[in-house]
Amino acid sequence: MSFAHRYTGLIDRYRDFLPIRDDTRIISLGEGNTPLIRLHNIPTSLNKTVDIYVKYEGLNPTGSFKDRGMTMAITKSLETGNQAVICASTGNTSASAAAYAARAKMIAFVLIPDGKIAQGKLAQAMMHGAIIMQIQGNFDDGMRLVKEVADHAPVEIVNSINPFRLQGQKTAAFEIIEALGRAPDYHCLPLGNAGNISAYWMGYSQFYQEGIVNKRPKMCAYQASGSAPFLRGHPIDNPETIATAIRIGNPQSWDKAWNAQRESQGWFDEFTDAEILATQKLLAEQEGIFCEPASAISVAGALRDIKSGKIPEGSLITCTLTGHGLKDPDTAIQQSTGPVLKVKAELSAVKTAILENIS
Ligand code: AN7
Repeated sequence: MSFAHRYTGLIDRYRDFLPIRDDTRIISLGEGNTPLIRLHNIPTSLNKTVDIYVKYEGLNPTGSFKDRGMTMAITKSLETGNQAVICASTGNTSASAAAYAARAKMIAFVLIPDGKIAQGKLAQAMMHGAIIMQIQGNFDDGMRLVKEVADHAPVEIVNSINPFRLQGQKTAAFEIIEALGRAPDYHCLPLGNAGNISAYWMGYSQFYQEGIVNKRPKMCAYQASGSAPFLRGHPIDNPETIATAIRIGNPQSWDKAWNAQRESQGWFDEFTDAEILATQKLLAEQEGIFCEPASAISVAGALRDIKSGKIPEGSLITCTLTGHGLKDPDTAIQQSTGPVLKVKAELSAVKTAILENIS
């Protein structure tokens, strides 16, 4: 009997639920199968009986949830015979596209807003050999250009308007249902270009329609106040936020996201940059979980809505932590107040420093 078991990525795992042929060559880096971690210290301090789990998508191969969609998009693009893909990105999509294109020996063109993407993401796109165009504009400008140029050049778009992206991303909902043995009552996540909320709703709905679960969660999605078109009710021109991943004013999956909110009877809300950073730090300090700023907004939302009673006691809540904290070391270091002590390289100095910091 063989005890060997190698996880080979989400397309293999969820083949029956994905538009994939048996003989398709799969481009995978082992994405998916990310941990669903139960929060301990934060709920205890809330004094409310709630179960909060975080889906730690930062543990995907390139450090964000984008890999779920990208394994599908690149697999299907290669199958069609394409040589090159293109995306606009606030950073994570470009990192993921670059990596999966490298694996498929395809060319990735990425349009990123000049100076407005986190260093880790830029490093990834560069290392994987993407052809990087830093545009003097924001994500929305890049997205418009990508859609225009795809009509004039032999490149396939791998942004989430590519339908295979959402197919891959819906598997996160499958994994959550399998981990819990049920659907959560509330699912909280960040809202940017709105692909992910649409994908989760697809995934939850598919398992619901298959009769695997008998309910679906309310979808609760949160935006940064300076980049909150869903809260304003219309696209906005100059989105701003320190959470550069969700610095998006003209979301592409606008209708799908509203549909998920309406059908699930969930809601949208917004947070200031200061609140986002405070929650990022809270997760790191209280739970040992380091996510990027945009990701923390899901937990900020859950906590506020639990405190207000909008999410009632007894609820089971899942939050997607969309990207790893290491993506954006600059923001992390800038907001850290923690002590970095300057200590002489001597036993007595190190001992003194320890004793002064143990209460
Ligand atoms: C960490 O990489 O749009 O609402 O170009 O990187 O599905 O757009 C990133 C989005 C949340 C928002 N959290 O998800 C891109 C890009 C992180 C992200 C979102 C993004 P969507």
